[in-house]
Amino acid sequence: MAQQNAADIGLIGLAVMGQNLALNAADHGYSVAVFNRTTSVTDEWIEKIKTHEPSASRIIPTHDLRQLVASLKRPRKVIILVKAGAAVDAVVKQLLEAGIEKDDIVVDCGNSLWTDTIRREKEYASRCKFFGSGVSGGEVGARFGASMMPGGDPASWKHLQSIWEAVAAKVDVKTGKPLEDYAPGKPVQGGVPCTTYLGPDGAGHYVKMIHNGIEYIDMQLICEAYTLLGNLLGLKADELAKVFAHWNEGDLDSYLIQITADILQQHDPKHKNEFLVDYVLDAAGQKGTGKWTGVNALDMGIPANSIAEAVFARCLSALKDERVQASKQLKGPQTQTYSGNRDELINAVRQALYCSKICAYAQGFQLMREAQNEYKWKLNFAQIAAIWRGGCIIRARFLQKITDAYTRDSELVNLLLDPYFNEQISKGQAAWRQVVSLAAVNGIAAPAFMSALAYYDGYRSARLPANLLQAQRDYFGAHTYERTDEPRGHFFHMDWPEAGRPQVLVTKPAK
Ligand code: 2AM
Repeated sequence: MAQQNAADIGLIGLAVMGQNLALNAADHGYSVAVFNRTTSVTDEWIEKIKTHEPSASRIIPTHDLRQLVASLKRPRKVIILVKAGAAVDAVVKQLLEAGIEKDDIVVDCGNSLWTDTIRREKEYASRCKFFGSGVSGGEVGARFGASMMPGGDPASWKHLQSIWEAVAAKVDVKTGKPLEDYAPGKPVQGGVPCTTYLGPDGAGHYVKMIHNGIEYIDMQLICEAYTLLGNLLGLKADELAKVFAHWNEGDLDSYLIQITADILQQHDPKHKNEFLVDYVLDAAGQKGTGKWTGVNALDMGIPANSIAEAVFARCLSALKDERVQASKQLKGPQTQTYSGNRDELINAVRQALYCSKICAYAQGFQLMREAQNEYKWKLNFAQIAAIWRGGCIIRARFLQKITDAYTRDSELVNLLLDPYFNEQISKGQAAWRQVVSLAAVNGIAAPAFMSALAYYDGYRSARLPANLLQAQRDYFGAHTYERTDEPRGHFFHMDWPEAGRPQVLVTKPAK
């Protein structure tokens, strides 16, 4: 039986993330009262961890929410880790019925849509402090240190901060590299925690969504490098594994490149002399956070085209049966094995990947810049990049460069304009263009490499063909145009059907 007012934290939802986060907190000395809707899940898990988890004694199982609420110290702090959407509201309402009070803090650590978090904070304000926190890092991150992205009432953050800093991943103070020497019951000591207060209401969940959008494009870029090298050089999975392992020693050093190298060298359990990756069906799934990022980019009118492209690439892959049919009817060029130097092409693809990655992150940070205006947040971009250095799926050496860029200039308009990133693209762009050309000439789909290049070339163009576009809009819809030789804000319309096509000044900005 749970003791009254004794537990430090409550945690609801014992799927894998919930179980691991509870053990993580317990490893740091917190007592955690847990609850799951299906109570057998709780009992079986408690039975399982009893024997081999050193901190199991600090996990307190409860079988109803009243019991859970009564067991907590005040102000009560309850983490919810249930399926995003209606389940979150259902659980909050049950918690309110079970005795949660006005000063108690209910933290949604799921992958919730940030606008839901904004709405929930308001909706429950008179009855509890509803708080949102993104968590990235998958099972291992939740267990041994995740990137934690909290947003909500700043006074509530004061009560959560030490817990969040404890369960967060840690990076080395000097190098920014993740400290990953951990084991059950033996969390990493010292280091900088990968968490920081991001802002009010939905800021945490928004930043988490952008993290996931970037994760989509990071993964897609790696997949395109894999397919280009595989097709143009005829490299087998184990040879590609070596390429990625080598890349992981340089600027591309990251969790995703590291796991790619590991995946590629994995033999298939059924066909011992072949590779697992060659038997994995090429139809991608998705859970929605990448899509939300794309939708948000469209809603705000921000060109995050590569992030959206990565979502569409998954959608296209999912049309497996249709593609198989189409492959029999739609012709393209025969892929030619690359006749030049193998190592030079590998290096060119590496540079194309790095340049595209810079553009993708530029888009993600541009989205956050716009969102902070829309939602009146004050996001600290140097810190956001810093808390992604460890724990989360996109953790990478590269993020230190982003922290450095925003430390040099917190008002930086676009990452591409930072001297370091500008120089990297200057160095890599000839190779990037070569790789994109090879993809086009050989009929290899490389949508992320291509859209990132189009973003770069569009962003650096003082003049785009939107002059013609505005004239077209004016022609069929009288949508007006501004002129290059008149002040901005003066809108003209040409009466296209009229003989002589007179031009009139339609509106001027108010003085
Ligand atoms: P369950 O084990 O009872 O299904 C991930 O789905 C987690 O969210 C699981 O712990 C699941 O509990 C929980 N969950 C999903 N929907 C829920 C709901 N409406 N109320 C409470 N918990 C829910």
